[in-house]
Amino acid sequence: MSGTLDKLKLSLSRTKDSILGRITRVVKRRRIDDDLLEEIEQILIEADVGVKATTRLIDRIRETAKERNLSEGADVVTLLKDEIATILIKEDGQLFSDEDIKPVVWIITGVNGVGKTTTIGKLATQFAGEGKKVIIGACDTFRAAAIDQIAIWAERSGVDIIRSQEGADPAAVAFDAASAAKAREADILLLDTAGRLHTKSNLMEELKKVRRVVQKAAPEATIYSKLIIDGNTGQNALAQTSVFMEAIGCDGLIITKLDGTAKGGVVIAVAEELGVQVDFIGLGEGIDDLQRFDSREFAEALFT
Ligand SMILES: Nc1nc2c(ncn2[C@@H]2O[C@H](COP(=O)(O)OP(=O)(O)OP(=O)(O)O)[C@@H](O)[C@H]2O)c(=O)[nH]1
Ligand SMILES: [Mg+2]
Repeated sequence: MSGTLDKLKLSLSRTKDSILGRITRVVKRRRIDDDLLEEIEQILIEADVGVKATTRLIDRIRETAKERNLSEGADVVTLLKDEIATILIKEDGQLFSDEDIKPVVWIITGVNGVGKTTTIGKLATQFAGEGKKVIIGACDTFRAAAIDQIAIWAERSGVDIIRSQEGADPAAVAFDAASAAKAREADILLLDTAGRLHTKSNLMEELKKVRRVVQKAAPEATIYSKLIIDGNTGQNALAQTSVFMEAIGCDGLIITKLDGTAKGGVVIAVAEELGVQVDFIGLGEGIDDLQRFDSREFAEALFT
């Protein structure tokens, strides 16, 4: 077994217990009937699998049990695994496309404290390790000490940083960073932005401005908006994604803090309800605790 799968299994063990663990215990010595299906439904909802995916799972279990004449509660577990895999396993999206024009810019967004800055540190390390020339733009000029925090990550990952003073216009920093990335022929520019509530429209406008000035400074550059969501947020993550998508688009999600949480079922909800690819998952606070999302491995880690 690969080390990454081992680590994923360990990180997801509480989520696994909150879904299959609980269900396995509930179905013991039971028959498949409406009462049992209702209890399973409740467990799935509590595990943040989401209403839509839960309804689909319960409907499919009911239909398949009938078709195949299954009556033992324990059969439900097998059916559930198959159906969750069907929802979860997709052709995983690409991070970069052949049509990308450098510097590729990732605007990293998300609500407060989800792990944007930490994730940028991890991404910078991975990309630099692949031989890419990475630049970080410190566009969170709002939160006290945010610039120092991202500067430490830049140093750790050995990449350049473009920064200004606390209180400066984040769009001005984005402009300088994009100009520098272009002039220095960087492969990728990672822009750290301030945490913002998706319900605050002026803050969402500010993000649009960041995007516009990047386009101005580096007109050819390919720009991606990447949204960070916290794996502990549950169903609110879906609402956050919709709002950010509408404001500046969302070309990919990074779901953080899946280590230790029992709420990793949100990844199933995301797969069922949002047409957005998951690029990475965060599995800890360390520099190496970021994995490319692999839907097959994720399903395997949940089930075995
Ligand atoms: N366990 C765990 N902690 C994480 C992960 N990613 C980030 N964190 C922690 O979450 C906290 C917030 O991380 P930040 O990177 O500062 O989050 P942010 O989104 O930049 O926060 P703001 O800029 O204030 O909005 C820190 O304590 C991180 O160490 C993860 O994948 N797992
Ligand atoms: Mg931050």
